[in-house]
Amino acid sequence: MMSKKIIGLCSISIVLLMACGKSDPYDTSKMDLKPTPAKISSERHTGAFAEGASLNMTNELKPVDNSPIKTVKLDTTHKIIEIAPGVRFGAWTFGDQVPGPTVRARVGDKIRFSMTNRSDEVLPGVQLTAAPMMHSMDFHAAMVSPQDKYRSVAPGQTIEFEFTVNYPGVFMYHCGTPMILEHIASGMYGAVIVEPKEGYPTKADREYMVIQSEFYLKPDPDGKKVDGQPLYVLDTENLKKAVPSYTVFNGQHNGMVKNPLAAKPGERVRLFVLNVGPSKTSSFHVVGTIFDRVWMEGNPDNQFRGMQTVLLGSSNSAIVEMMIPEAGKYIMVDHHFANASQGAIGLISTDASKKPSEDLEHHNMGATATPTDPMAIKGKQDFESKCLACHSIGQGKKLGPDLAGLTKRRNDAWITSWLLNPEKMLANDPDAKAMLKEYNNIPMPNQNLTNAEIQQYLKYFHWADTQPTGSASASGAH
Ligand code: HEC
Ligand SMILES: [Cu+2]
Repeated sequence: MMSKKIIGLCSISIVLLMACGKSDPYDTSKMDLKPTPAKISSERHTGAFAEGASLNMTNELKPVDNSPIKTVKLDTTHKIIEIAPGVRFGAWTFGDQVPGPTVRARVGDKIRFSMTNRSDEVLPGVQLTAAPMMHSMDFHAAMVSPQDKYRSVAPGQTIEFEFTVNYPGVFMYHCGTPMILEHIASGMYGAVIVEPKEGYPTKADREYMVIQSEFYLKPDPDGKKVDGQPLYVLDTENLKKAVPSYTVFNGQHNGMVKNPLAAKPGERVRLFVLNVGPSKTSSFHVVGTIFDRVWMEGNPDNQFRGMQTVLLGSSNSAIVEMMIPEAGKYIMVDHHFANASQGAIGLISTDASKKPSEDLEHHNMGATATPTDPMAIKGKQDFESKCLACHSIGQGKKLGPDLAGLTKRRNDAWITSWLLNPEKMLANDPDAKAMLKEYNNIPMPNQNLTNAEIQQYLKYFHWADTQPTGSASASGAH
């Protein structure tokens, strides 16, 4: 009788919702809306340009890290990226890659963010492109005063601030320094995934990040070249007219055609799709399947079922989940086909040989093949968190050399001495000196590794060199 009465009351009075136990999950009085003021200093970060256990450097997403405080370090750099084969572009970045790393957190977590504007650091080829300049960080996942937290900082300065993530979603982050349009179009964007406190209502076998963006390019007016290839710079005229030269997923023209996302028949794939624009709308579609669920803006409270396409304006996102029915290549496109023809295309393929995320969950790793020796596994994990910012294995050079074939060109004693004390090697060892010169006189920062850690790296490098070319690849680029 009592309960019947309460149900009756509930239906007639919204005021009594709380009494019926249906509290608003977005009750602002329970949110942390008083972050401490941002701090700006002239102390610079050194070493890797992106750091933090919650960061995902590739489009394969790791499960959310459990710490309630997510330390996120993303420095800004100016560097040359390759958008399509032979198309080198003078980009501006967060974390030295385009798009920037994906931050993954849970509602209620605190993001402890810091960023040094390192646009003044001389990276290979950078003198060719943009002079050092002001940059800033604007997190759509935050509820903070833009005038305090999103201030621009000068080259050499560091800004630090904290905020709590209150709403679940897939949120854009970007540089907010005027001309914002130019900073975004130059590559300064990425995503923050905020999971609901209790996780998602479904279980996915695979999770991937897909970021759509446009590039507006023209050949460098002075005809500059990088590695014999023409350098492209931002075409500010076409940018203002919203006439892109490339529209791409994860920073690469047709990138996920060459490197498809893996899934097996019968598996449920969860894509976190964000359109960063800056100026175009995405009509995201996957040929050959139907989105079982679409959570607009990445929030399961905003659910649609059985959708063919999801429409994303600039800075809109969605989580889309789909079943892969049978063996095949399922084509991700922007169904605005003019955009797809500019490179916004990729594949989910049942032929791509990658492990399901269950494995990733156990080992917390993002690359393709996996060693079996526990020391090599540890070495691989360390490599992915500490070294990927400057090195790849089999994906070409970054700030430092491609480490594929390392154990064939250097012996263990040399590698050990190098990792223990690169400064000493650079002072005394002729091979190290030659390498420094080749890498534009940027010395590798001492990584303060212990002997035990070095043994693990060695095990991993030896394992990687026994793998068929490409299958052990580790890369920070999306
Ligand atoms: C901030 C960038 C940076 C980070 C981080 C970094 N390195 Fe390097 N590394 C370099 C550069 C640059 C070189 C080339 C030599 C030079 O210029 O000092 C190099 C050289 C090397 C070499 C020699 C390569 C060869 O071909 O002989 C090895 C091995 C190496 N790094 C391993 C590592 C490992 C392992 C880590 C992670 C613990 C790491 N590096 C982190 C920048 C970096
Ligand atoms: Cu900027």
